[in-house]
Amino acid sequence: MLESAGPIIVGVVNVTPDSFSDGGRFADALGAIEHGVRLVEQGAQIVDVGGESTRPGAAAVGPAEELGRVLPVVAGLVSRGVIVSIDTRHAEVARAALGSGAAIVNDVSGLRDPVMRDVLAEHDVPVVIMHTPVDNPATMQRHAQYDDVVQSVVEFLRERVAFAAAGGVTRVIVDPGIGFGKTTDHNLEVLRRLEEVVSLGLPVLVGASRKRFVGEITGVDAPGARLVGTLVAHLAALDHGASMLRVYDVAEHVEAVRMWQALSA
Ligand code: HH2
Repeated sequence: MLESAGPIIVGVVNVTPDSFSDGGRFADALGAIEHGVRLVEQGAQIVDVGGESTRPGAAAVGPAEELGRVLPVVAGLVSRGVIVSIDTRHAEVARAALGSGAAIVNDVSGLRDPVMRDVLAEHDVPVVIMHTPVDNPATMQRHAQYDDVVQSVVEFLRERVAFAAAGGVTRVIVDPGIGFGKTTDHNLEVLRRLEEVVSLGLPVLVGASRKRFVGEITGVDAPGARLVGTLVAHLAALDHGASMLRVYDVAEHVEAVRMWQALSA
């Protein structure tokens, strides 16, 4: 799955009422499953299913509610042959999703749940370890303070990767966490110096899709209208060594990546 010839496109399906860009659109399981299947038809290799919004200021969701949202969608997509990644900070949700056939865990907290590492080791699945300064979307923007944001991100990821390895978890993808406890300038700095994250020697995933800093730079207010800025940010990330992109607009990314690949050949 990670031996793809080109960048891997991860399509996003949020089964939440409040995600910043697609909240409420796929709150029913069948709609979410159909959408995930459509993303694969458009060229996504993986579909990332999430049941909790982690946008800045979002309210936390209990694991029981998160499970109720994501499990039917994970099971439905797996039964249709889709490779599913479960976007969760909670070991309990990860365990159940893996039990229902999810193949990857995407943990935006960077393995802060004390049980997450054991769950990953038990199931021997790849994990996305993402940087965020604190495991609390409600307050993370207050922690957007760094001497050198890229150095902080790299140090955090290096420590988390070592922590994972010490528990037998070695199939790791790292993610600098665009928009997580970072200002617009921080996000730009991370993208410009992504090579420093790449130098950890692991695949790097970037998720800039429709995020606030894209709107701030382009002057586009509505998240759903931020495709052009998103594409430019993602192609820049590929230029700097990213190998996976987490995206809403799969068809457009597939087209853009084809052009990028032709130019970089
Ligand atoms: N961003 C979001 C959620 N999960 N996972 C990874 N690995 N990298 C990211 O950048 C990332 C992520 C946040 O955005 P989204 O799912 O689009 O919205 P919300 O959190 O409001 O559901």
